[in-house]
Amino acid sequence: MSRLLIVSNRLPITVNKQGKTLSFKPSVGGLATGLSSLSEKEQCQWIGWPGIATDEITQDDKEQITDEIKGHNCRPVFLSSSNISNYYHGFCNKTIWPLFHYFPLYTIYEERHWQAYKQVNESFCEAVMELAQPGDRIWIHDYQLMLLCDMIRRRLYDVQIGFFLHIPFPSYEIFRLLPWRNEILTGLLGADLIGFHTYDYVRHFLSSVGRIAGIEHAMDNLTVHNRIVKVDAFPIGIDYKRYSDSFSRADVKKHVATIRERVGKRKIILSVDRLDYTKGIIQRLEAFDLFLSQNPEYKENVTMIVLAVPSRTGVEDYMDLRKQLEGLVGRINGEHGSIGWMPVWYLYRMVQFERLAALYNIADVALVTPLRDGMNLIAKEYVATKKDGRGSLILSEMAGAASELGEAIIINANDKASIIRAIKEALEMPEPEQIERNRAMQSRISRYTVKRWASDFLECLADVKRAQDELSVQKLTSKNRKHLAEAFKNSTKRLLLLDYDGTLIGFSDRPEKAGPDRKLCQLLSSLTKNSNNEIVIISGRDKDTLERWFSGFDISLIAEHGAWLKPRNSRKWALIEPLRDDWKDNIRPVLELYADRTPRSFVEEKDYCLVWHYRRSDSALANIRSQELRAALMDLTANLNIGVFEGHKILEVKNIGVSKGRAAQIWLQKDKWDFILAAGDDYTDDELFEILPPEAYSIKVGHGISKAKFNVYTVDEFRAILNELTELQDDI
Ligand code: ADQ
Repeated sequence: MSRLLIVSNRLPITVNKQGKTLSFKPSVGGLATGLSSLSEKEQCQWIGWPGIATDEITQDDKEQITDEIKGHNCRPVFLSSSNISNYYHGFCNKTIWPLFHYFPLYTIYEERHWQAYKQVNESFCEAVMELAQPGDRIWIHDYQLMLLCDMIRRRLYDVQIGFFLHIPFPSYEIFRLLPWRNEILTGLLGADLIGFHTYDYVRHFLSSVGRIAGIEHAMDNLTVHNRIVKVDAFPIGIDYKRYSDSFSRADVKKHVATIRERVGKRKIILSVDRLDYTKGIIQRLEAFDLFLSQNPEYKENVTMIVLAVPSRTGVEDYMDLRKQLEGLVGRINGEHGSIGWMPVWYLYRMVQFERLAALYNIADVALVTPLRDGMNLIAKEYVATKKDGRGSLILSEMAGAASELGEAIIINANDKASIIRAIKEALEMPEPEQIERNRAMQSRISRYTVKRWASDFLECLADVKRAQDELSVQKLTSKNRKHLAEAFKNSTKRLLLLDYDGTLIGFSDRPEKAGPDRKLCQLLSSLTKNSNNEIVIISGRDKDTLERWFSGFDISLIAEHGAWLKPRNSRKWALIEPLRDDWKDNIRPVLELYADRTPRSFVEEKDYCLVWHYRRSDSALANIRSQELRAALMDLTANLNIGVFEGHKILEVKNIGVSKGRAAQIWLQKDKWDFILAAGDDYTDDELFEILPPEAYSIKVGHGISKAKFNVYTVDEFRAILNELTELQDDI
């Protein structure tokens, strides 16, 4: 098994310095636990920031930290306090965090922060480079390191890179607000596998990639610079056993008893979060306030425990939030409380596991109402802790966890009335119903634990590698290229059947202007000047266009995918067989209707073919329209001798029986060729590849499986091969 390098902003070990002494504390977050199970099985190294600024430590401290954490398979990336302020507090927490959680008004766009973000990602890249070797797997975590995948890929191609985003990926309309959206996407697309918590985030990401980077996906796979990049959902789980077993732990029982003694018989509503504006803590408390006003019978009978972990304490928005929260708690207690009953118990601190587990155990209701949350582990931890099945979970539909915890009482966190109703419903829910709902959720989250999440992600990364390898099997290697060149050199009767668009020339936004450029003209002249070569351009273009572009060359032409033929020594075009075109009058209006309804699409008319082009249209709309049009045309053409074919951003209606393969047969039978090369880029060329004799060379230009023997990935690569051949023929 290859080595695994895990890269995250923070290491699973945090360093502190008091006076002159350094102390090392393990981080107990879910990620550290989940991934520690992997490090037991595999050779695993963790790269990240140890949690202390370089300005606070000496050179000796740095060395001590590096040595000490090396024993735990960790490597430090040291950050200065200015980096921490501009990169972490700045770009990460004032730009990406609010924007990706749909708080554009909290988002600031500061060039200085962006520069620091790039620079820190570079520092992480350096640290990875010191460790990484070809063949390693590198798993990068979260929004602090979104540029890293591409940075590594540029320096070390032969590694597998996985990226997981722990926060939501916003919809395109939000993401496009980011001035550095292109750079962020390029950074992420350096990965082989990009994981999100939910399928909604996957969709949002794919739509941004399509609209901003112009890369379309097929079944959630993207093709980026010759690589398949897989995008998928992996909902993170928890260390289930740790929470479900907590029920019987003596230390947890002790805390439960203490809390029970203090709260008495009152029902307990629990609210636990990092103190963050995305978690909806204020809205939750306002709803509780209204709940008490509207349901006075609950006064003195219910206590809400609000546990908030200090978070990003240096950022103003977080300081303001704390003030606001504390003011609100004071007001609710002052307004509703009485001697002996405080409606809200507020704790602002991190607590040990046994205390947290005790709170989960004792709480009758967990009120988890984030305005946005990538996943939300509190909801899962609460449900896991309920070994006897009692307790109600109220969960915001805006948390990723809502897609797995459908048996919770699901609310809209902006709708206070729905939270108030949910609190009442939760407090009054009959026990059998609580148990039934919790059991269903428990069986789900006990299976998909954090360990399973991590191993699933890595298995998927291995699958992507296999798929990449399978595709590269067809890639024309330098060895095959040499064979091809030798076969060409040693032959005297050569047939070259060449598709045009996408093979000899790249796709353009203005196909009507895509005639051969100067270099292509030179290439074709060189090939045709050798009388041993027969060059056939075999295209879907109409005959007039081909005539206009190629009449000056000694080249044979096949137009309209094989409907029209013009051998090089002939002056006239001929039909391959008598064809009918009367069907066009019925079909044309349908295509025109779709062109009108789909901006920037148009209809092209050839003699025996109608084509609807949608390359320049909005891809999401055009994809839907093309499905609709296809279905409509299928009905209309059912009893005619014509077919509907899908190409690269086109839908084509043409006579059945006309194919590039059939037309090429005529040339194959013309002579005893001792070298045959066919090249093309889409499905119409497969019809050509499949009729070739076994010794022929066939090349698909682009990615994906085809009937060709080999793939080259770009037009330039294919032209380079042809250029190489012309040099060989000059030697003859
Ligand atoms: P967070 O925003 O930090 O994580 P969350 O998923 O709720 O949010 O995780 C919080 C963790 O902190 C939980 O494991 C919880 O037990 C712990 N915790 C909370 N309050 C605590 C307290 N007072 N004392 C001790 N521990 C406390 C980000 C994303 C989430 C995503 C996670 C994991 O924002 O949406 O679920 O990553 O991918």
